Amino acid sequence: MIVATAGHIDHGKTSLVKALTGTDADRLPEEKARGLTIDLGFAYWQAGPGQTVGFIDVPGHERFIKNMLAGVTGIDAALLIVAADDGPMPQTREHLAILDLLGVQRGIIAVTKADRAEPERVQAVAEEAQALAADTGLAGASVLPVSAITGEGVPELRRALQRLAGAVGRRRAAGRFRLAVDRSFTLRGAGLVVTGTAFSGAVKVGDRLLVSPGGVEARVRAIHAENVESHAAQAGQRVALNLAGAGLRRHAVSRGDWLLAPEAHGPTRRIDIRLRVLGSEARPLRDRTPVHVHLGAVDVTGRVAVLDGPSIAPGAAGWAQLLLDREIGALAGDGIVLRDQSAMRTIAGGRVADPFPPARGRARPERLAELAARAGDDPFAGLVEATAFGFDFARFALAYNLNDAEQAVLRRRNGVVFAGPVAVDAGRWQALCDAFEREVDAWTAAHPDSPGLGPVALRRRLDPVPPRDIAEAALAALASAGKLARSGGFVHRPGHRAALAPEEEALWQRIEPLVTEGGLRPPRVRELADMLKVDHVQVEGVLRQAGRFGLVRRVADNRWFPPATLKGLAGIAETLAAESADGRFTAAAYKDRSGIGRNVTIELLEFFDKEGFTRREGDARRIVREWRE
Ligand SMILES: Nc1nc2c(ncn2[C@@H]2O[C@H](COP(=O)(O)OP(=O)(O)OP(=O)(O)O)[C@@H](O)[C@H]2O)c(=O)[nH]1
Ligand SMILES: [Mg+2]
Repeated sequence: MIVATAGHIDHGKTSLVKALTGTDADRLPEEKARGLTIDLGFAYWQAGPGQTVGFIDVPGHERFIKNMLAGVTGIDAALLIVAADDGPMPQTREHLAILDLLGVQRGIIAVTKADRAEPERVQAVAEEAQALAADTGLAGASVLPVSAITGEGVPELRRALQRLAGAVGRRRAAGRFRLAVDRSFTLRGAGLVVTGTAFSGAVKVGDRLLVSPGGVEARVRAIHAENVESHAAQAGQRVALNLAGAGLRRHAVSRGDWLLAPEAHGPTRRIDIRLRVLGSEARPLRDRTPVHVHLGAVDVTGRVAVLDGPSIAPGAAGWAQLLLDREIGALAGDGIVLRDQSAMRTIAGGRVADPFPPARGRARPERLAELAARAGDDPFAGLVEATAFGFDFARFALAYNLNDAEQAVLRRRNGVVFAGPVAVDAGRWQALCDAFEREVDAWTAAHPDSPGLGPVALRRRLDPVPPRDIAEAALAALASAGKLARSGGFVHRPGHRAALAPEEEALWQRIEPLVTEGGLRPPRVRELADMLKVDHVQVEGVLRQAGRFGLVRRVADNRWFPPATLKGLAGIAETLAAESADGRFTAAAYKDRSGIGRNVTIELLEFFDKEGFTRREGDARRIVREWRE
């Protein structure tokens, strides 16, 4: 169990941690000289066999709130400290509010310096503290009078901590490994050591990790879990990792970074969140308010976009999108606290609902419904229900930090189809597939001579229009089930080509050998008409029809080429370009090599330009990309 202290400056947090653990958590010379905590301190106490309590001692001074925030994210419980002589003071309230915004639900309230006050005073302060905690996550926490000087109340506090540790239990090592770095230093002989709180998953010696958001690779050489050398560590422990990695020398690892399993790396600059504004705020939190965003040890500036109204009133909650000035690592459920622009006041906070929001339509009603589903108890089921066309499952698994086994469990859920990248309600998936079949049939019935519908046009005929990913997945599924087919860029029923009118089909059967056997230079339309003794308008009509199926391509007004011939001609251009020193070739060179004559060469090369295969540069041409049919 990890417990952080909380409370106003000088109320006795560090002294109490020392009375409990024997460790002075104030390590810095400046802290010792000034008798106040500046940075986080760490100490451990063996509460029972296999039951270590890790203490994070935070500073009470309002100037060091940033360090306090770095300490209390990812903890299991809080030890709120109120001095009996002073009673609750500003940072008692602010720390309590921060713990509440971060969703800390367990804790103990210690009324310290009990030796300095009359019992009645101690009792009054205890009641005041209890009342303050009443509308926070610490409501109902036990309140104990203690003195770090006389030791009064310390045994009772130990027993309360043991009970709390029992209630918290060992955290499940769910998800992929994530550690929020709070310190990093170099040890002579060992090299780089980083310490922090393990948020999720497990780590063992030899694992490969990433420093996020930087993306630098590191290998775990040695581990200390709760201050004891160990082969592995897991969520809920204070962990020190000795790291090796070539990139680490250039990129310093520092407070605010994450060390994580490479699959859990997803830096982001936009975060959707359910924000609760503190009741103590004088004004509503308005759209576009500039703020400091704290996530664990990260402090980044940004703005709040309010999604469901013009502002969020003091004491109220609402949906917002945080627009950050730089990328950070954040996943669903991470606690965030907002402070004002000058970092003087805590104003709001909440848990991340979606670390990868869509770029557009962030405040649409469907999107807000989706956010509510994401923040619910079963986000997967909620999203299946809330999304008409499903959602990207890989993004979901990343956002919710699911390891392979956890993803496999979801993939076995009934009533959900995994199609391409999308997870979607099985009924809606079926309806989408049916709608595609219906639209193709309706189109063909109305336009029997048409080759079918392009996938984009087909998609747009549906109301509402499905997103591309799922539409592609549905068309692919329908194709592999033999229900629809695709040719020449058109979707149609398999065998629909037979819908060419019988006399057209008959004429095409006679045209096809002439154009394919015409070598690199198929006959012109009029030449075909002469050869077949058919009116050229009729030949033109059938070629156009065949063109829709991708059987021929019109290169010039009067000349159609089969795809195989075009491929051969493109190959000649590639060879010429490869042979020349500057990668370019001229029309004259092409004419000589291909033997298709001057006029057809000009037509063909202009066709290549139009297709984006070649680009004209003065007298010569260059290949721009591969030839695509
Ligand atoms: N008489 C008495 N003095 C105490 C007790 N606990 C702490 N003190 C004194 O109060 C002063 C502040 O104690 P700290 O433990 O440093 O207070 P803190 O809450 O850690 O202060 P910050 O870290 O700066 O917020 C010190 O001089 C302590 O000796 C107590 O139980 N009784
Ligand atoms: Mg202190």
